[in-house]
Amino acid sequence: MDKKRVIAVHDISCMGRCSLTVALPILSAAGVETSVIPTAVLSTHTGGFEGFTFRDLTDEIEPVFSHWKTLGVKADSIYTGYVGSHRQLEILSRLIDAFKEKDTFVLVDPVMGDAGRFYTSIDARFVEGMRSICASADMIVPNLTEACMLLDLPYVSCGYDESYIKDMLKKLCAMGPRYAVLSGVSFEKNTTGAAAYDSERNEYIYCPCRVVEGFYHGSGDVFASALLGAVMNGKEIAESLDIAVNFTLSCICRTHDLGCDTRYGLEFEKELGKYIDRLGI
Ligand code: PXL
Repeated sequence: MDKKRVIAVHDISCMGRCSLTVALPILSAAGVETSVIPTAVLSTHTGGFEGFTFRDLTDEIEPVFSHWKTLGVKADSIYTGYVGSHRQLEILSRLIDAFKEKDTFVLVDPVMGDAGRFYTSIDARFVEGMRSICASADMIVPNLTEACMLLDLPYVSCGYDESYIKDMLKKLCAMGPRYAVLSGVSFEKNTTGAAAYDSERNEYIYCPCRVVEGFYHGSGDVFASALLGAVMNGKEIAESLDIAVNFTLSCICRTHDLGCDTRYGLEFEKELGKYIDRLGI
């Protein structure tokens, strides 16, 4: 039986598709049972709406997963995203220790910022804590901004070359994970993409796609969730990357072509059919 279960630990931004409201539908579409632990409830995400509410759920996390432990629950994957506080990082570390077995795939999306800047409520001390969570991951999926934060490098938005990216990926893997996947990597004007490194096989992969004008909220969450869905379906990393990049691109294109307010997230729903077809399920 190849049924898979993921424990997804992210916030719920009630409006503005990102984090759990993206991870849950995409992983479900990938045929994966998704057990969720909300880290916080916000009226919207923190990127672009004034006056959002924020209810911290730190005190709920450990009771929830401790209950699951008493039920003998096993997880094929643990997937963490936006973390609402420094204390939550320590609790996440305990959650990973509690559920990680030999074949449990731990995916950490170190959500901290974009375009060279921290998201609201993230600071330098938080980065330190995020490094230790990344150390217990099998795969991490930072964007370029987050990778620079993790590696304590100045943010470079363009003008770098492939050896700079390969070096960065290797340093990210040296923090602990077998795989590092960097999104938003652009070596030429109209192309962007994701670059990955498998430290066990010493293998570098770059999956390019065209640039669509604009800034698209939640695209990192769509990408990471689609990537995990592919990995959970037994796809190799190169194919998983290709599936996730092209799914994200098609969601971005749809959002762009409809002229949507991009703060509300990607129009991913009507692209799920193609995603399922690519997974062959
Ligand atoms: O998409 C990343 C994300 C997740 N959760 C919250 C956010 C953001 C990015 O702004 O604010 C609450």
